[in-house]
Amino acid sequence: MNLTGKKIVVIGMGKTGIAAARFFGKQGAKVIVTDEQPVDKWGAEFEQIAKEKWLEIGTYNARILTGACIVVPSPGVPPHNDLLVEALKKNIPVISEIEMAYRFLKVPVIAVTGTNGKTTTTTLLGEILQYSGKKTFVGGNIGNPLIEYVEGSQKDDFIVAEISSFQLQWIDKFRPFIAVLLNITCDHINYHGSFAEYRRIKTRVFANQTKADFAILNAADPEQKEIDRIINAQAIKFSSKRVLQEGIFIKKNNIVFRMPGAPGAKEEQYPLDIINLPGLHNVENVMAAIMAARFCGCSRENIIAAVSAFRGLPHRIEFAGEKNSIKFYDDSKGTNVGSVERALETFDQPVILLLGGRDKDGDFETLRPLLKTKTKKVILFGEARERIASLIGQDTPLVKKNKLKEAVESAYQDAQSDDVILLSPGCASFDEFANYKERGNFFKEVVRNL
Ligand code: UMA
Repeated sequence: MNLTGKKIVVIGMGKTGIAAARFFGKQGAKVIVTDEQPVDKWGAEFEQIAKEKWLEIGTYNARILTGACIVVPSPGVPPHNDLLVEALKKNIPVISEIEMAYRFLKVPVIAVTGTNGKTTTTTLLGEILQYSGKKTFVGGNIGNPLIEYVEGSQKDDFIVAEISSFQLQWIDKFRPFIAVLLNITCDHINYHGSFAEYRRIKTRVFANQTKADFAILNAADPEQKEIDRIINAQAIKFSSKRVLQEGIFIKKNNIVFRMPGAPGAKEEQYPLDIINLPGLHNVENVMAAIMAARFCGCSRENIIAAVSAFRGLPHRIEFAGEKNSIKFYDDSKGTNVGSVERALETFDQPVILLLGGRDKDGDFETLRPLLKTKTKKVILFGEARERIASLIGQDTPLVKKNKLKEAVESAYQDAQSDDVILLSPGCASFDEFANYKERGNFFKEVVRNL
């Protein structure tokens, strides 16, 4: 793709927008950047490109589109954004950063998407590949835009990319040689408009794959038949619930991988106790990573060693301390209802659940059965507390608090020995914090100070 002399408009000057603008500038494009926020609020790295000759700062309105060949929105810019709607009206191609990066990539990509478990699976797979002696870049939604990678020497054997639905919104040719779809539950409705649309966009990860590629899927997905219809790649499934003819599943104390092929094809076993992460959802993440790693040529022995060494990531059902035999867990990354369900399923003890933050139009009513069986109390906090209260019903006692700190203190007052206090908010953090990490760290600090 030749960008020399082309006028490219980049919307959003966060991590992605800045990296994309820098890359396009180096490729000889004329780059016009804009953001709904004033310049002093843009990412710190903007300083590095602010004085480049190829860069122009544009106003955040449709005039900026005059003469543009391509518009590249940051992932956080929703499809209903006025500038994007206007660009499409003018027939200007809107292309996502991962698509632009893909056009310049020389290294095979493994894409990991899904509502929950993306970061854990991406990180684990990266570690397995590296442990197996394969040079690997781990990036994408996890924090390092792929466009940054294509600026470098591209000497790796593989790229493992965490891919969000936002990034898949504007792809065209993006074709991972392995695509993993871990699960799809309700999330980001305020961005995509509906669950059906969110689902459609997620499955675009498979859209450009061919028979030479692999699609790794969750056999429990209720819309599996629908997905099967759109897949061209060799599809292989994982299941934490039932035995599969082909694919990976649990049998007694092992994960069994029945390789694709004729009946009686090769079978491999991986002991379940090599997994040091809580919950069945993490077994699924590990199963997906094992299959992807095998397709990349990693040995069973190296996979077992790398999985055994993996201790998980912060803010994902992370043990956050114990006081008077009450255990605290930080699941601040749990920003949708599906992740709250997964976190609750992990515990056998009575749970006091801290739920709330900024609402993403989550379908909290679906939590009702689990709240009834798993929680002894729900403490609602933050902006979303009233809406959640109206959706989860009265089966479990609930309390409403304004801020997270009051919620933690109230939970601790009510807790008894052997209870679990779980922060699994099911909401974004932005009403009180800069991001989920800040929220999780704050939670841990409050716990330390109790
Ligand atoms: N902006 C606009 N107009 C809008 C929306 C945003 O101008 O309509 C501007 C903001 O003012 C801001 C900039 O865009 O200056 C921010 O862009 P962004 O929200 O796309 O954020 P980036 O810093 O580019 O980070 C993005 C991902 N963020 C989102 O998808 C919201 C990061 O994922 C990702 O790590 C990074 O690219 C590198 O690939 C974060 C995330 O929350 C972790 N992802 C969501 C999730 O995991 O649920 C999808």
